[in-house]
Order: sequence, then structure tokens, then C-alpha cells
Amino acid sequence: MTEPDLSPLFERIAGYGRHMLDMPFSGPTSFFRTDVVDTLEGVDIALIGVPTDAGLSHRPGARYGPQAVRAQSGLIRYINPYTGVIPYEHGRVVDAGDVPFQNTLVLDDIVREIFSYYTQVVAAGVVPLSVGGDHSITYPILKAVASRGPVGLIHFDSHHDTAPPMKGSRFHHGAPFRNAVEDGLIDPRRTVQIAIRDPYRQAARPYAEAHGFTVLDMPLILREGLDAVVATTRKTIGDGPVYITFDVDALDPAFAPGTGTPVVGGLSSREAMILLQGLRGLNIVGADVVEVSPPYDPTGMTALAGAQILMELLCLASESLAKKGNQSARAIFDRGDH
Ligand SMILES: [Mn+2]
Repeated sequence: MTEPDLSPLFERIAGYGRHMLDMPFSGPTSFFRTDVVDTLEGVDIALIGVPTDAGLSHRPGARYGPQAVRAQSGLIRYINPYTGVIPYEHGRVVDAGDVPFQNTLVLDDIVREIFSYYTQVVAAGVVPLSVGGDHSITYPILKAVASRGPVGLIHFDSHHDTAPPMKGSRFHHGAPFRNAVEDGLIDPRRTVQIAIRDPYRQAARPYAEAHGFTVLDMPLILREGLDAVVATTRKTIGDGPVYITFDVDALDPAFAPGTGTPVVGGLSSREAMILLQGLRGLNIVGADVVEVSPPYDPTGMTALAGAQILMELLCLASESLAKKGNQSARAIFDRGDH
């Protein structure tokens, strides 16, 4: 056979980002080798690191998550290996760097700083996809994203994260979705929790159930299968705006040992990919992957799983933009001004 001429393809890929074609071990370490920018002008989707673990209750280390996910994401490349989706065809995607924290020791200030940073991102009309950091980062992100009213929430986790204040703080990684309900940031009737198997269920589950969350716990997923989970989730969320938050401890520790509070009996990486790919076409206003904690995984595979989850979220967000008729970035791309 004649080998195809790959040069037009390579030229197109280079247009997604200056270092897209670099080898995974070389060049600047950005998310998926996207361009690192310090302005959000002309940007559709920003990949953002949130390196803090001040909200953790147990094992620290998630502050190293963004660095590790960036490093592993070089292996993921530009195309979704299951679906063939190329997110960069639907909008301009960049690495906006990390939230520039001034205070790294006072949790209340960290929460305020995350909120103020994401308020600017949302005001710029940019869809934020974030990498934590512990799960306490999602509350201030939601507060910025939900500035025009409560959003739906799809929450992958082993825990409900609806715990009451603990150890003197209402902000901690076990409480973001209680805080989000109390402050009117999420619509509990449009909130779905997936892969739950919570050792703290007696403290957290009553809150989730009393407020009408749809809880799809692991035993139910194993009983009813992935298609049923997708169908229930889509029906509950509908066409309205939705935020997706993925705690890497939703995965079984066999696939993601590097996390602060692992719980056995969770999803495989491929089950998580299939579930996320089942959400194509939803109206995505933002998403995150949190709780990757590199010190507990010398192989780096938790960060690789986190990077793949981020890729799935990126594909969903880019297709959501395309569905809304995003013209700006691709028009520029196709004119050759990039
Ligand atoms: Mn969590």
C-alpha cells in the first residue's frame, strides 16, 4: 500500500498548539501540550490548575495534582481514542496556568481567591476545566459558574461530599455540595451522584436524599449497568446548564491509588470513560477532576487516569460549544491567523 501523506494532518495538529507535536517527554509541560497563555482573549476553553490541598481531612498531597496531570497528559495526545473526537476542532483550548494563590495557608482566603479568579474566567465567556487540588475547590468554582442561577451537577465520587462543618470549618473536601445547596449554586433536583460507596454514609447520605439528589451508588451501577446510569443521568439533567465534577476516588484504587481517601469497589477507568462519553450533547458550563494525589502513586498512573478523565471532559465541553454554534475560534483557525 501507499503510505498516506501525513503532512497536512501534522500542519493542522500544529495549529491546535505550538507544542502539540512535541514528544511527550520534551517541551513545556502544559495540559495536553496546549499553548500556555496569560490572557483569555480569543479563548473558548481554559484548562486551569488549582494546586491546593488545604481542605483535606486525611492524607495530604493533592496540591501536586496539576503538575502530575500536566506531565502525564503528554501521552494522551490530541484525539479521543474511543470516540475519535478532536476537541481542538471545536474551539480554542489553552492552558491558563494555575490559580495564582496569594494565601496558601488560610482555607477561607483560598476559597475567596478561587472564587475571584473564576469570576474573571466566567466573565470572559470562557468555559473552565480545572484540575485540583482537593475537592474543596469545587465550591468556589461553582459559585462563579452559577452566578446567573443554580446549575445541574453530575458528581462522580466514592463519597457524597455533603458532610456538615468539621474541625472548625464549613469548607473542606467532604462538604462542597452541602455548601453548594445551601448557597443556591446547584439545583438538587438536577444533581446526580455516581459511583458512591461512602464509608461516612450515615453522616452524609441523609442530606443528599433529603434534598432530592439522584444517587447512583456502586451496587446499583453493578446491578443495572452503564446504559441505565447514562439514561437516568441524562433524564435528570435535561437540557439546562450542567457542571461535571470528577473525584478520582470514584475510580477503584486498583486504577487510581494516588488519592487522599481511597475506597475499594469503584469504577474502572474504562467504565468511567464510557459513562462520560454517554453524556455527549449536554450543556456543559464547566468541569473538574480533583483529588489526584501523586505522592501515593509512584507509577504516575493515577495522574494518567486523571488526564484521560480531563480529556473526556474536554471532548464533552468542546462538543457542547459546537452545539451552541461556537463560531469565533474555529473561524480564526480556518482563516489561518493562528
Ligand atoms: Mn470528593
